[in-house]
Amino acid sequence: MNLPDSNHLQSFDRLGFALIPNVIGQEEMAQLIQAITQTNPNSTAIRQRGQGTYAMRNLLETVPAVKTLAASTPIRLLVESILGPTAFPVRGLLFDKTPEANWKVAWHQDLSVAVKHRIEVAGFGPWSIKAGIQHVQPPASVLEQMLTVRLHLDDSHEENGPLQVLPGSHIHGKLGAQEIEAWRNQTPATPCIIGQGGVLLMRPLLLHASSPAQRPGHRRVIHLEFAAKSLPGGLEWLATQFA
Ligand SMILES: O=C(O)CCC(=O)C(=O)O
Repeated sequence: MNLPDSNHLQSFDRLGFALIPNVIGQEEMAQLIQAITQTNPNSTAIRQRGQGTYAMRNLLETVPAVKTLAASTPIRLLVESILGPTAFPVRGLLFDKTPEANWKVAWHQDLSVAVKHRIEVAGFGPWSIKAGIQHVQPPASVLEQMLTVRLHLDDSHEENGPLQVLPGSHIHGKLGAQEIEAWRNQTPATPCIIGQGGVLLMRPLLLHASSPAQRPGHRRVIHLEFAAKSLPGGLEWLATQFA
């Protein structure tokens, strides 16, 4: 793995994302895929469309191998290079595209975080419940200090609906519909093309989207979010413990 150096970090700050190839080796990848595949499909954390599982929530809680991954040396090195040594994982998701679940997602920022309990705190809201877990939209200042690590369980290429990003769109706070439209018109989208075992680092406020795959097959991504600071007013991140 090529660890991000100061040039990488400067471009990460400016662009809001970085692609790091070959972070996790083949053997560990095979074990992770097995752990994901064996996860009980009756779990409420899993979303299905027809016969296809296309998303799993609460991955840090439901798949021990994912919790171990979040604490593994290669992931810690990447996370600490951006958030520092106090960083901890706060949410884990899986996204997949299959012939049965060949979905798309419109341009958006990731605005919600998972918390243990609902406590009204100024600047936090609206609230929602996803797979039984309390979620809330924190102020942009909280999201700006978070990092998303997306580990690719399959090669991500032009034809399997890769994530696309609008570079530089992460430093303007939460964007309204018109601002998102303006970004789309001004800024060419960058597809995040990377091989199995590679990582996309991104800020949650970076505008991102993806299209259905042209050649549907698995396109699995483990999506881990990290923070480095506690929340105000008694609010608690859902997951704050290392594996
Ligand atoms: O994996 C994708 O294509 C989209 C994921 C997504 O919507 C997200 O990360 O918020």
